Amino acid sequence: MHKHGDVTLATVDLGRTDHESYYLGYSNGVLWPVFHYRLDLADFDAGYVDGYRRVNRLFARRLLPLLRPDDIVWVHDYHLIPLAAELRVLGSAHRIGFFLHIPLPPPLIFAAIPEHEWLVRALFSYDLVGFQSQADLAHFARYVHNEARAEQRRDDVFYAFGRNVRARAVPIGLDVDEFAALAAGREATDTLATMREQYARRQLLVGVDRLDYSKGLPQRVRAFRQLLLRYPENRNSATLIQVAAPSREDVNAYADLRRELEWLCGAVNGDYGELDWMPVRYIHRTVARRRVPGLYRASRVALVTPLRDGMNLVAKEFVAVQDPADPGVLVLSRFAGAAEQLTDALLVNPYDTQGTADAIQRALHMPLDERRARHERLLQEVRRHDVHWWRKEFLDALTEPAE
Ligand code: GDG
Repeated sequence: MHKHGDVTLATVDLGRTDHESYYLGYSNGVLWPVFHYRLDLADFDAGYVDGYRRVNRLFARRLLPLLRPDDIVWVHDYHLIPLAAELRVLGSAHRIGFFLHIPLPPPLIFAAIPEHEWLVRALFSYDLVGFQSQADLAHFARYVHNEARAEQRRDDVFYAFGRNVRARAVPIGLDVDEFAALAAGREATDTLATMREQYARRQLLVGVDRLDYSKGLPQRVRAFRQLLLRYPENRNSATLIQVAAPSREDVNAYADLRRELEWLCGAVNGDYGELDWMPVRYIHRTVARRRVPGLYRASRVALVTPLRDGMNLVAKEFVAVQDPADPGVLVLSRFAGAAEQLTDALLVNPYDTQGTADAIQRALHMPLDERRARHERLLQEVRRHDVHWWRKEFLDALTEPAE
């Protein structure tokens, strides 16, 4: 047990085999790709599911003795889908909620997972299941209707496998005040000052992502290259700073992505770079969190163009720290959950290279009054549905008396 202020953490060590089958194998080699619509990257045959089951059972056994009878349990994300089912087997009658941070794909994609029915049955051991977007919720409703003959008992209550579950879209938000405070801190303001000085004659574009194939990084660099080709007035000016934080390097698909991205950035710099200007600054490292707001604020445009994303908090962070008098422009993929809320961003289809390049061009040259108007509405939305709203909305629904 470790104490962090008001929070007590209980941790469980995993052996190498469990880490491989539970974490790298089933969670990140099967569930992550399929939930992001990438059947081509999923490794179904390796029998990883046994490890996934075993570890969830272990977590349930370790957790149950720590719970008081009136505790509320809130389980997070795809690594833990069967946790409530395992707790119920051990006799838990707690209120248990589940929040899925990543997308839920349409039924016919989901059904490619050999254990799809088992996974959805496991969701019915929760009292409440929360999704990031209305699109994800609609996929859930369609799946349980088609595959499990679920009955919809109320607007948000589904009955199947002998149990009721409530399902809702509760999009995650940002701790806006905490992030604004970071932006006002020394490291962020220093970063802002340095960037302004270094790039005084340039226009900065920023991307901040884990190096993950769901984030659309090669597509983004191709769109940026297309911008330089098609709109030459941006040469010697527009500079893309792409932070790609290392992530899951033990999973094969990630090493391939890294090579592709390095090659692409090198090619764009080789083709368009000048003695005193490099179009792409690619940083394959984690940047300190306290510096990130300064980087956002120094940038005229943020490129948040995932091929698929549960929500994407970078989009909200960028909006939160802009100067309202002279704000930057958000270019956002329509395939991020955030696009349902941030409709005043420039929404793009990241698979459409030319269309994305056109949107970047529009963002770089957007007049001040339009930038202000869009930013004002975006900031309102980011503030209204912040992380405190999210927590309250979920927990209120979870603790509402059952019918
Ligand atoms: C999952 C879902 C959903 C990134 N690089 C650095 C860095 N970051 C920070 C960002 C942001 C966070 O990491 C990334 O959050 P996202 O929401 O963009 O994406 P995932 O990590 O894929 O998270 C996603 C999220 O869960 C929450 O529900 O939105 O859809 O996939 O805060 O700023 N931070 C630092 N250095 C970096 O290099 N310090």
